[in-house]
Amino acid sequence: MNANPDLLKWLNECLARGHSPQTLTASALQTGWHPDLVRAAMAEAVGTELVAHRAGAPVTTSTGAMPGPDLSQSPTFIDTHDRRVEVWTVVKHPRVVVFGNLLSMEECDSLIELASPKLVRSMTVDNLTGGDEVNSARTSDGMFFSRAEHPVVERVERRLAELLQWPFENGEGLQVLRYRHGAQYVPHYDYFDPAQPGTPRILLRGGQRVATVVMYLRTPERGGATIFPDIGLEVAPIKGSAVFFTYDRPHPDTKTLHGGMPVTLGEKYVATKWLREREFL
Ligand code: PD2
Ligand code: ZN
Repeated sequence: MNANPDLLKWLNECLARGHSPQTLTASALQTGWHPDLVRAAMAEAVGTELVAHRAGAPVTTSTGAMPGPDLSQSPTFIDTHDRRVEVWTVVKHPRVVVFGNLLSMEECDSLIELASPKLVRSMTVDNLTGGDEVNSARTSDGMFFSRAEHPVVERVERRLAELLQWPFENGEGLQVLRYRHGAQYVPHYDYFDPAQPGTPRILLRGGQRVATVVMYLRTPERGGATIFPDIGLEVAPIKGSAVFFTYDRPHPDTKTLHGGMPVTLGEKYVATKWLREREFL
């Protein structure tokens, strides 16, 4: 069925303003549009704007480079403009770096304090529509800051941009997650799956994700490690430290499958920063 041009125009305008596909589908149905027409228009609006990266094809960054610290002289620390960051562990394939002293204790506490009133049950991307959905694979509570939403948020983001040699503008807003007793994040990839119909829409805002930084804001007494099952790596969630990893293509070959083990005693808080190929709008 062909998409109705009026409905399609309205959908595209609303999507460009940031409304979710689910909300728009509900509104269109409520206004009396036939479900088949809504489906056809949504498929066209969401599916044809951009061709998703093929699985396995490397993403193309503007310089061909990937984010990452300068490890050329095997440094034990890296000085950024406002902090000496320690290099604790380096893995080459996939590129994984564990940093110590990335955040001060005060920065960790401030991020938790600023985020706490806004924490809600975490959502993950609905692969079908590109919208958000509650997911049993992720039992944490979360929230997003917008970029530079608060001076502490901006300070951390500027430090990351310098340390990882990647533009501040290419970072998504910081996400803070709280894991209470038993909460976990089952292993997953952070890139957007090219095979999913919702992916082209997501890629409009800055292209693929190419790297992740998980910063630990509170140390649980037991559990809560970040694991990389393909390489047998387990990173302890120590307050102020962080794990950084990159993926140059949206494919399991990157061996970047990773998850958050259940917290078995205490609480774990993290702040996650995802880096995109281009400016994240
Ligand atoms: O909190 C973690 O350890 C964790 C594990 C896997 C966080 C994420 N993924 C994430 O935020 O993507
Ligand atoms: Zn993840």
